[in-house]
Amino acid sequence: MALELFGHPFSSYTWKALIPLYENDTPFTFRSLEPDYPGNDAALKAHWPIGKFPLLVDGDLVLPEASIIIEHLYPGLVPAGRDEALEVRLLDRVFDNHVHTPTQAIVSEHLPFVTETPDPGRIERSRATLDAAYTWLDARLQGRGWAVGEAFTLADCAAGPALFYADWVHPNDGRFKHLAAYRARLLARPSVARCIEEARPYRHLFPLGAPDRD
Ligand SMILES: N[C@@H](CCC(=O)N[C@@H](CS)C(=O)NCC(=O)O)C(=O)O
Repeated sequence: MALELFGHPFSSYTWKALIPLYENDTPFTFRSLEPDYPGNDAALKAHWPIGKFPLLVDGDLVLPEASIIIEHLYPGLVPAGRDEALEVRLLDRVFDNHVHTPTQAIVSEHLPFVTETPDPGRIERSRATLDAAYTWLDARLQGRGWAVGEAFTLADCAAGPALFYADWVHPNDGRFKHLAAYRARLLARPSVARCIEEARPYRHLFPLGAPDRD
């Protein structure tokens, strides 16, 4: 059955679903949410009134939530062993909840269509969360090639976009060497590098001003 993925090339959670599709050379139709394709936005909301993306349509099955899309398409990206699976899901949650979410909060405080008066307290609290997450991750990643060891898993799909954009809003100041090395490995991985290249034309949309790197 043909797969359809709704998303936007600059959207971090879209990357999370695209990474394993690219890793596996899986054929699919990309339903871009660029304004040039207004029908795709209406179709997304008809499937999923919450309206967040990515969203996968696989025949009769409609799945939102990037982690669930990945577990449906690639169950092998979560190891079979209980302890390893828990570690992968833990890292997936940490990247989503404690890296991605505070990053999105800082970005949204700079979007004029969200707020005309950025809340410095929310920005400061989000930076503190990122700092705490960087500290925890730096220790956890020591000696690991990928998020949970030598195999590329669901957790790495979450980490790629989360760490890419987090470093733009709250740069690693050199204190977190294992995290910096891991981010560099992720950015060099062909599936992640492809997402970065496809998103490059949209960097002007980044409300804080995209840094001249990556
Ligand atoms: N929990 C969702 C989060 C998805 C999400 O926040 N997507 C953003 C794009 S990166 C979005 O839909 N933004 C548009 C909106 O909030 O209306 C997931 O894991 O897929």
